[in-house]
Amino acid sequence: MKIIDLRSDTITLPTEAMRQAMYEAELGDDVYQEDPTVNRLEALAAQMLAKESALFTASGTMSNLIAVLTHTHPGHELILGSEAHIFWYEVGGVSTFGGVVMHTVPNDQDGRIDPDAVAQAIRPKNIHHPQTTLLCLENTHNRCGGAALTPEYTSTICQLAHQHGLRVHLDGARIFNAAIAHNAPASELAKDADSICFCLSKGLSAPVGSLLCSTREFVDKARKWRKMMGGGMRQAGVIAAAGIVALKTMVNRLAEDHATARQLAHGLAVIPGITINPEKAQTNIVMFEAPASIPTPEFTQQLDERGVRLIHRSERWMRAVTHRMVSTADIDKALNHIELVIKDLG
Ligand code: TLP
Repeated sequence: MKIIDLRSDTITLPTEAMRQAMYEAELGDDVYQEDPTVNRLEALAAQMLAKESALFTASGTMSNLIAVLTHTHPGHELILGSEAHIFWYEVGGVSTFGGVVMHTVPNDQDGRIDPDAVAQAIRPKNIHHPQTTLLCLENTHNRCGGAALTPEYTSTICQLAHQHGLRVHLDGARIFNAAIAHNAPASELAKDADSICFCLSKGLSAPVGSLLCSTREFVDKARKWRKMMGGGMRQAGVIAAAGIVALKTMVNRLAEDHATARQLAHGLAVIPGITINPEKAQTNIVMFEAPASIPTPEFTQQLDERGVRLIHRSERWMRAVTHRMVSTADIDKALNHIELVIKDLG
């Protein structure tokens, strides 16, 4: 039985071209910045995001943590959306390692935070308050169903932050999905952020890694934080080689994942008992509400037994993510199984 794994795009395996590039990669010691393949990947990432420099890290979580530590000092406060990945899924690392307070303001369904709410959240100078120094954005927005922030919104909110003396970090784990959704270069979506990170190991299908991009000065400081975290990876060119293939050949095909996500969302919309607004499936993440009568853990377990994997985010909300390893035929099969499970359990 073929497993149709819609839990995440992180499950994608490297392509043959990536494996070949990994085998042939020219290597050196990256702590001395002597790995030519890592150097090429970092230069390519910086060029694609139109930033001066980039740093190769082990994961999106590590990039976000390094970015926050580089932008702040212990006792500072950062503002971020109430649904932000940094807030929900990164083990509170910025507070544990950086001593930084997380101040959430509500995200709307489209992954945005209201500029007025951000302005309100910035602490006035007062001996009792932590100092607000950073705003973190997320594009595409994971918990907001893969919503893609527009270049206009990003510019407006970054300008506001800058006017108040804040810096802006953009968690762009899936920034190329946002770029495809808006038919804009990723650099346009990142241009007003002081730093941006993106992941190679999601829809782009590389096995490992993330890139943190910013000014040369910022990246030099970030490199030191990476070393402190044990993230100096020596002959990392073995994995960077796959990342180069990902950036050169896998970006445009993300549009196929958006098409399968739309197919899934529209298919779910006609299954009795499911609540979804299919128009919200903007990129490769589909969020939907299970029937009230079926607890989501049971729903996912029954689907799992039928070879369809997805995750439940709460008692009602389910998430499915499309990627290179699920075809349009797989989506049809998954929809069929979902309908049957609802009939069985409903
Ligand atoms: N997200 C994962 C899980 O952690 C939930 C997923 O399956 O979607 N920022 C965003 C917006 C992310 O979605 C993720 C991963 C990360 C950062 C962290 O990346 P990694 O997994 O490389 O540490």
